Amino acid sequence: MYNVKTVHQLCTNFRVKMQNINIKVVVQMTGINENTLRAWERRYKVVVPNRAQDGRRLYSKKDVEKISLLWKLVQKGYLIGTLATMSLMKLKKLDNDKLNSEGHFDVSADSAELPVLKEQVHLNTIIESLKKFNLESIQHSLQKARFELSPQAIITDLILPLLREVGIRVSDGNLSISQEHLLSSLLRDHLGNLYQSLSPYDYKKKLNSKKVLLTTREGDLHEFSILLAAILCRIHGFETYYLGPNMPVGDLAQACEQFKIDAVILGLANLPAQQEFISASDFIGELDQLAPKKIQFLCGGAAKVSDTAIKSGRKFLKFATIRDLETFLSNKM
Ligand code: B12
Repeated sequence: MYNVKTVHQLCTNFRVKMQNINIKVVVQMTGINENTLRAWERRYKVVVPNRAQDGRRLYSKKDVEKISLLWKLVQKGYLIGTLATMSLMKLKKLDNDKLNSEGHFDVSADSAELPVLKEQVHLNTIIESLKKFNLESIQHSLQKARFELSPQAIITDLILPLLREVGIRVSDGNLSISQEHLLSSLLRDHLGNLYQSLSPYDYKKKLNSKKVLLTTREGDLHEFSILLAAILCRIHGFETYYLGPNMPVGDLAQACEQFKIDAVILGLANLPAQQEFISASDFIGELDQLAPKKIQFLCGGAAKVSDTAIKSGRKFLKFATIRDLETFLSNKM
């Protein structure tokens, strides 16, 4: 594998232009294998190469630099799921860090300056422990993370990459369904505790009058998105009504009225049709008919919602990421 600093030199050596480098050359320059690179692009969009007229991928020098760094860091023990969203600068910083004698990143030396390493260590430990069904070690890591990291960092830098990584490993057959369920159940408890510990009364000064209810549609058991969103709502001083997942639409509309809710946050996972109790569009459409008109709908998740689902003209926003929702919440909606 080549040093990133030498990418410029390599372009010269390989007699390629700094733009429009083809995939075979990228493979030679960085040492990555072609299938892995394609998978990373598909799953994580680590780079989005230009395309030649015949559809061939054409990489820029910057792409090659990023790929080279990612490949190097993955070989050092980092998980691609965590690295994928990092800037080039952050990747370079990580590249300069050292492994300790046990092959783990040394977080003690420079912990204040390198908080990102802590999340990485916890993430690696949790995945490794899950492989061995070592529940105690997972619990320990989660508890330690709670002391070391802010709730926001726990969400964005530990839990989200962890769930992504677990999902990929389950679909690749590297983790079993029982391991996925096991981890889900532990995470559910930890995040539930974290949510409860953020009592709105601790945030009295920040508390604004907006009331937010969180749930998923009937039949959808994916609750992490709304649990994470509920934690963020509390951090930003909203009064939260966390109903958990799997809500029938009629009862949800009733709860909105009863608690005088200002906004509903809905997680809309993309379920296979045969597993769906009701489609996301139908659910939103029915809720639109039943819920008081002043209530905003704030949604996220991979399920498609038809543009015509909302007929009342109410405010309906769909967020691509939890982080986007947080930005919205931090502006007090
Ligand atoms: C944990 C999990 C489960 C757990 C849920 C436990 C629980 N208490 O929540 C269990 C084991 C129960 C489960 C069951 C199933 N699951 Co599942 N599950 C997952 C997993 C690993 C994580 C999902 C998650 O919570 N992520 C956390 C959220 C926040 O992150 P995210 O999904 O990446 O969402 C991003 C954006 O979409 C957005 N976002 C998403 N939701 C929201 C909501 C809001 C409000 C906002 C603002 C943003 C937002 O923000 C995130 C980025 O910041 C994913 C795999 C994966 N890689 O995602 C599969 C996955 C979601 N499951 C899947 C499937 C198919 C199922 C099952 C049908 C499996 C089966 N054959 O039985 C069942 C369905 C059960 C049901 N009826 O709901 C598929 C969905 C496939 C698809 N069409 O996209 C996935 C993607 C796995 C896969 N690759 O096949 N699952």
